[in-house]
Amino acid sequence: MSDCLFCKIANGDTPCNKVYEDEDFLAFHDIHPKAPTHVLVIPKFHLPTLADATEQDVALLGLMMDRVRHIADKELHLDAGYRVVINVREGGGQEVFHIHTHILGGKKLPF
Ligand code: IU
Repeated sequence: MSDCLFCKIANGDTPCNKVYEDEDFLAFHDIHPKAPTHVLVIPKFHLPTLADATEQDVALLGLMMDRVRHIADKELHLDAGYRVVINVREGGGQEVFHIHTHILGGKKLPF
């Protein structure tokens, strides 16, 4: 989508502090980190929210979790553990309407 910020980041039109990239996913540091390590994992495919996903998106969602695991382990070295968050729509605190997974870590996180 041409007016979607994360699509622009995914296609390289808008810069980011990149952590990982492959054919289908990109990960970059959040500009307003809420933990010592705060990385966003986005699919290059535009899906606005988890609530918009259909059965056709099941593989994409599974792959995104696999990339989250890989990035947390191999790129971020969050061996002590980390938190994975997906905010869904305004009520869930979502601000950017291109599905993304937050990886938060680097300290013991409070509940
Ligand atoms: P949310 O789940 O939609 O609330 O998360 C959006 C995140 O995107 C939020 O943590 C912002 O700090 C972050 N972000 C960013 O990293 N770069 C940007 O240009 C913008 C938001 I706008």
